[in-house]
Amino acid sequence: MSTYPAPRRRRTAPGAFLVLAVTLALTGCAGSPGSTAATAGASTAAADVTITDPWVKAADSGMSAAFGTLENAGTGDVTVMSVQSAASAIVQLHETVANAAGEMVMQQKKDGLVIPAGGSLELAPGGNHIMLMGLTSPLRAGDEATFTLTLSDGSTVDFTAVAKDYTGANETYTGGMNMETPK
Ligand SMILES: [Cu+2]
Repeated sequence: MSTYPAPRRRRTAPGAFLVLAVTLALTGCAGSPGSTAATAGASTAAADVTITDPWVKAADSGMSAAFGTLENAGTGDVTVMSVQSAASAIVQLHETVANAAGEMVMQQKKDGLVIPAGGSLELAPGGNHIMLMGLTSPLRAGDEATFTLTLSDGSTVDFTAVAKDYTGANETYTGGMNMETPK
């Protein structure tokens, strides 16, 4: 009788499902500010926004403010989110409101200032303004200061304001931020 070796049934490893448990550490991809990608094909908010008669209050040091009329030719509201200028260590968007005692005080508008669609937003003494806290050098009448507005879609508008002597716009600041020692 022939004896065949008993068929050895090799057991192939079943399936070998290699489940790769890949733990993806979610690296903070919350989008870095200032790198907002422009929407392809769409015009930016900046294309619709202009400023007329920009000026800045002349001052030797400390605080000043910039004014002008912002216009929005677009069909959607545009919010000015922030302002930058080499003329001042801190630049903020301010509004002027009456406090509980009835005094006019100014405070930061942290959510920005809205320029309505097809309309305008006036920046004027006693009202909304661009606040400069910590002038980097004296602003004398006739000097120019350049500003960059950052709009809600991340686009920017540059403008140059001429310094004028002006005795108003001395509202008390009650923003709650330390403005004594701007860095
Ligand atoms: Cu102010």
